[in-house]
Amino acid sequence: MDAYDLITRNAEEVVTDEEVRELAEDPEGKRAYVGYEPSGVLHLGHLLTANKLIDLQEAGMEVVVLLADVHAYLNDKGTFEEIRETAEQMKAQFIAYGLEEDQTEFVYGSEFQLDEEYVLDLHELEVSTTLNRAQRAMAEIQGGETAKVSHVVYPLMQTLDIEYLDLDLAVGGLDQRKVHMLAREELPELGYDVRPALHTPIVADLTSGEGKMSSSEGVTISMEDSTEELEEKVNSAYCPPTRDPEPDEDGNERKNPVLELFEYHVFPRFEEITVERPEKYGGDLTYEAYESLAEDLESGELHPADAKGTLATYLDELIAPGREKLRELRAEE
Ligand code: IYR
Repeated sequence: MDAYDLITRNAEEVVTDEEVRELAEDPEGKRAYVGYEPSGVLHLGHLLTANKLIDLQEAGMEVVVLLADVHAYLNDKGTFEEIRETAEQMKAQFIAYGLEEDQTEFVYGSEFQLDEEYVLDLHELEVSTTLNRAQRAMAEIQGGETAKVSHVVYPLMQTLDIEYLDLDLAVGGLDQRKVHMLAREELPELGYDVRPALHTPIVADLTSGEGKMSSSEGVTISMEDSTEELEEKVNSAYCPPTRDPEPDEDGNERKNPVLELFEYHVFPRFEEITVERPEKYGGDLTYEAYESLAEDLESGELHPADAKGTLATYLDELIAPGREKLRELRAEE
């Protein structure tokens, strides 16, 4: 796979394609980042962007993980001490998941976001950005709630992070796109360069195939799940034998979350996938690419129950080291 294909595989969008193509011409040593509000337990949402970071490392890029403690504080996620503690646990789980410790720069937001220069730049952005504009940028991250002052400072800081961490590429889920668009508008106001952004897709809700998978509502899979819990969740997932399910009776769009998890979580991390089946049901199937598995599900060659069983096995393998790490951390407490 060439660098451009590796950098953009499974990306929902890149802004702009031209800028990312230029980056892909010489990715060696270029810097990309994802920022995460610290959370004690990683779930599939975190792992989707982590997979992208692993791709970028493979393409020769340097990877920065921002443990966004100040952002979490602005978002009312706890006391500063609590947030720092969960950030440490988060870092340990990322490493267990496969982000090489010596190839990944883990940075706390508070290491640079409280510096005078940063704070003065922040105030300058506060002057040049309308409340309305900042609020719109935040809409996807703080859905619906009555905005606090902190919620409009938040995207302005995320904008500055791109400059202060000296980045060449900002990565995030599609829910970060409005903030990244704000950053593209506002960074030049301070005389800083615009940087490209890459957004990963949002996986549909596991049980309905509608909307988005979320850790706060509905079902997600996390580093905390036991093998049995994980199997149970995957086995009760929505999995019609198609990539394009019909909308439900109310016209809500539906996706096939089982296929999405294969595409975004399993295939990027394994060379080959084996579906184990008894001889009387046709014996084992092996796949090197997502497309062929999706085709077999659609043709009926691969039964949804076998797809789910296989998905659970591979997801379990992916989260097992992080689950073990969490157990160790909790035993120390
Ligand atoms: N807004 C992110 C957290 C975050 C991301 C980046 I990229 C930053 O520079 C700072 C914070 C979230 O929703 O988790």
